[in-house]
Amino acid sequence: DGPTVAVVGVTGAVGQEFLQVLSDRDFPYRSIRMLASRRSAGRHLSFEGREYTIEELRPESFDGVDVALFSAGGSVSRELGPVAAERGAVVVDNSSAFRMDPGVPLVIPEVNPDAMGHIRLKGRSKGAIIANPNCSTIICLMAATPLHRRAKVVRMVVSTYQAASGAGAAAMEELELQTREVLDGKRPTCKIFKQQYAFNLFSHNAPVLPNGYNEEEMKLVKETRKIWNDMDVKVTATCIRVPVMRAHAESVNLQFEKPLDEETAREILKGAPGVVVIDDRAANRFPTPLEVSNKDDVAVGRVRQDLSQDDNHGLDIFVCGDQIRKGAALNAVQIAEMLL
Ligand code: 2RA
Repeated sequence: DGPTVAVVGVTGAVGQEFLQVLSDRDFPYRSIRMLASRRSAGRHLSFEGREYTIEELRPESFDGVDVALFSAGGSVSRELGPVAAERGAVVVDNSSAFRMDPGVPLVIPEVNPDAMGHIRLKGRSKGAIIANPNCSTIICLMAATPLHRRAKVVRMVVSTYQAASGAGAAAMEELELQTREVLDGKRPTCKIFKQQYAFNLFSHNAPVLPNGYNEEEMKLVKETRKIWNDMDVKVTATCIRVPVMRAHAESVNLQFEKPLDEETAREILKGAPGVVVIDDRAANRFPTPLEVSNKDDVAVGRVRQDLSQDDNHGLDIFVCGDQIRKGAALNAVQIAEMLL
């Protein structure tokens, strides 16, 4: 008698990962509705030994739904997220549509579970919307928060090296295609990013704002403040798209209110949920995107005292995490588990 789950955007990279994670974690669903655009409606897919027909996403799709996992873009979430909630579903939205709404919890279960408040499935009188943070925010804060809780971060500087998957399955396909074309001496096909991606890197493709930051960077700034419930913490970020398939890497510099030495920091991180420490200086072995791909945990290494700060008030760390999994689908399913 588990929940009825709707997967919105089921044919996308994150939609497919929703299913994978629901299965991996034996999520106790009673039934699943596979929802996508008209273009995909009618297609069949099998999941956990059952055959499903993908249905076209409509308001009625949410009648009787308990949990609706959305990853079909911001416009679909803006249009149908509230409709699903009005029809009684608890929406876990992977888009940026509602993340900064004051009334919408923005949740990383290992980081700020209390933000969920009392939203639960059982006995609920109405639906709700819960927002999944942006992938680069989730990956960064999985490592930075345990340290923040101990020594209070006053300033965080993040440089991200973001994978193709963040731009969707088509971007992953184009990266592979371009790599082959370049190696074959052919002109690379540039449909997604309008510039060569293979053997290259570039400032994140999100729109650039009047302050010179792009939207991806401002998400890190704003979401960190909301998740930490700290409007004073100073955050700046530079987000770069790199030719890596599905895991983000992030260099994070932290300045603390109280001193925090690197050994203590390493111990804190070793005990942090959802984090593994890969920090072998002798072997020069540190986190890599390939090593964290398709895995749940975020890996952290290069933990070192920031030598530009006095008295151990600063640390530099390097974090890698799977963008589709912990950066999106896993985090959303973990939120859904908290509703049970
Ligand atoms: C990106 N964070 O990596 C975005 C995806 N939501 O482009």
